[in-house]
Amino acid sequence: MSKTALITGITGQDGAYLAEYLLKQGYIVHGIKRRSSSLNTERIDHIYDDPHNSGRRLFLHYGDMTDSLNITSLVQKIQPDEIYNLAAMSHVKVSFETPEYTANADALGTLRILEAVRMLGLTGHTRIYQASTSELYGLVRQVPQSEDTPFYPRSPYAVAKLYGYWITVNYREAYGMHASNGILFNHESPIRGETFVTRKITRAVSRMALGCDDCLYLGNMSAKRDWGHAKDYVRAMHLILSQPEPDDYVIATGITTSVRDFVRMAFGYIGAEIEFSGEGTAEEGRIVSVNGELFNSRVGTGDGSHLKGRRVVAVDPAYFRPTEVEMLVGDNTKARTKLGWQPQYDLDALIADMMKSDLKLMAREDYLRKGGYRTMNYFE
Ligand code: NAP
Ligand code: G4F
Repeated sequence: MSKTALITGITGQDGAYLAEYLLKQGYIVHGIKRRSSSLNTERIDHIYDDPHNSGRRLFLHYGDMTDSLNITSLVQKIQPDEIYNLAAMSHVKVSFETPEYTANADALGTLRILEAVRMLGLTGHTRIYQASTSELYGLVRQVPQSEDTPFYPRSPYAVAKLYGYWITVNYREAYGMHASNGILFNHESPIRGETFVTRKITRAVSRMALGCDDCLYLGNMSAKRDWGHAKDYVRAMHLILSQPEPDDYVIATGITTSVRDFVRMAFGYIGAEIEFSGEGTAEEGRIVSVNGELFNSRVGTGDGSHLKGRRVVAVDPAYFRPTEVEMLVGDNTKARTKLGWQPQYDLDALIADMMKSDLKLMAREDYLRKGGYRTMNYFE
């Protein structure tokens, strides 16, 4: 008998990779997507099953984390073996602008899932994965951060996720539910949302490589993150729910890198060397040399000489956050020893994957016409 999984947030980065992974493992996958005025299923279109086909294994349902009736009736109808609660307003900066909505979707949304399982008497049947986050550590109390490090959230998003974390622990302890937290550090990919810093950078570097003479504006380039590949991280989610006992796990690479160095590495992928000068809001990055041969082999055209001497990065304080998380780095010992998990991608391989994909995307003529380029600096 195939297992049945319900994924909230199936249209997001992790939801898409997880759905693909679980289908490959033989699961029947149900996903909750929000109604939107334009199609929002681009990340899962390649695994979409036409409702007219027989033997379907992927089912999509309309729903919203802010709607308890909808969540409860879907859980009742699907009776899943596993629920992966990935849906969230997941942008830290935007959470300062929409704090109430963020709390509703991210904190109460988690409660709605747990309560649905409890009320429907599925406590002994349905296992729950909660998408917790390294943002919980915020103003870090320890380096590196492990499952025992105290939390100090620094944004409405992180505070909402703190509730999600503890309500998951509480339902596990109170009702004996198989409910676990994955405390995942930043994970990225070619399908990462365009408003997160890594994707913003790989998109911009790709555009500039292809001749667009714009400048990339960023916020705090000194911030450091422990970046992994989303494909590795969805494997960890499945491993967490496959354990006989529920528990909480840090999923991280153990290596931290600044935003500035991520920019350096993304330009490095196309053979361009960037030098930073200036302090604070006056900081900027200029291309000082380009390896023409490497540029041509990676970009597929030209020698990159158009980039030489150009200012390609500057600071816009609009991207600063009212309270910042300066540095995150995870201790993945528990995941390695108890789950047997380890990442297959390092940061070089992650950046190569993202750059290859964005160079291809940006080279599409129709992308230019759609304004993909003009919106490069619009995002948060
Ligand atoms: P993402 O790409 O932003 O995807 C979020 C998903 O949630 C999307 O499918 C989105 O739908 C859906 N969603 C948002 N609000 C909703 C609502 N009110 N009702 C129903 N669905 C809603 O995020 P991600 O990077 O895949 O992350 C997945 C989860 O892990 C999130 O909970 C995030 O907070 C958490 N997390 C992420 C990271 C990371 O580095 N990626 C690290 C730690 C934890 P639309 O497509 O319609 O917007
Ligand atoms: O890419 P970010 O927006 O990711 P952030 O804030 O770390 O949050 C992501 O990871 C969390 C896990 O720790 C998830 F829970 C969360 O859902 C999300 O997926 O920003 C990373 C860093 C920050 O310090 C930010 O201030 O990059 C800095 N940054 C500098 N310039 C920028 C920019 N971030 C964005 N988004 N845009 C900029 O222009």
